[in-house]
Amino acid sequence: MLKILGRATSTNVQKVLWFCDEAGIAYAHDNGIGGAFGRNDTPEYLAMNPNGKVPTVIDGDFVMWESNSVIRYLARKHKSALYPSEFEVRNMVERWMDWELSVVAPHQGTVLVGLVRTKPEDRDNAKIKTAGTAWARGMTILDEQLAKTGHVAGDDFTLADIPLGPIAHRFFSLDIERPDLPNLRRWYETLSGRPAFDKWCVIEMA
Ligand SMILES: N[C@@H](CCC(=O)N[C@@H](CS)C(=O)NCC(=O)O)C(=O)O
Repeated sequence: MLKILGRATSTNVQKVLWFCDEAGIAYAHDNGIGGAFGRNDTPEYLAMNPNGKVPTVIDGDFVMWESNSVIRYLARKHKSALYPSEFEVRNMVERWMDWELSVVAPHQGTVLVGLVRTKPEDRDNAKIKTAGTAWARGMTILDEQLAKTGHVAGDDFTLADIPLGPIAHRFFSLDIERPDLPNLRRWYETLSGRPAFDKWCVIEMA
């Protein structure tokens, strides 16, 4: 059975858990790795994932890391309709997945660590504010896309929605300054009707 290693409070782990539930893929989940649990700096773990990050996912003898690559692999392997094969649609799916990791995830990470994992007296408020502004700029680009399409890569729910859903949850849940982004809000509320999204992503941030 597929093994998913990593604490479920990580958005990158949430993506894999959420996708597996959407696609009906069975898995065993070890939640006790990463963050306060540790165990991601052991020689055994680093031999699987030299980054010492979560998730690490094991399919038989094959070990994977990088959450978006993992869900693309699983989608292909299980022939999921959430990863459309038509060239242009697939490009749009992959573009938004790459965009999530390269453009918005670093800024939201800085804001989350600053506001949730750092005591008020130890916070670098200027750094948090700068990251929050850059994050909001990214979410504004997403809002503009969602003004045109029901979901991130078109009208249908696809793999492109999965990396961005947990980021949107944090965006609307953290105590930050947010521009009014009605299309983003409408899409986020649509995701909130999906049981696997609610189960894995609509959780307390840690
Ligand atoms: N690009 C990687 C990022 C992995 C990553 O940075 N994971 C974070 C959690 S979101 C992590 O492992 N942090 C250290 C920890 O949890 O101990 C991916 O998408 O899988």
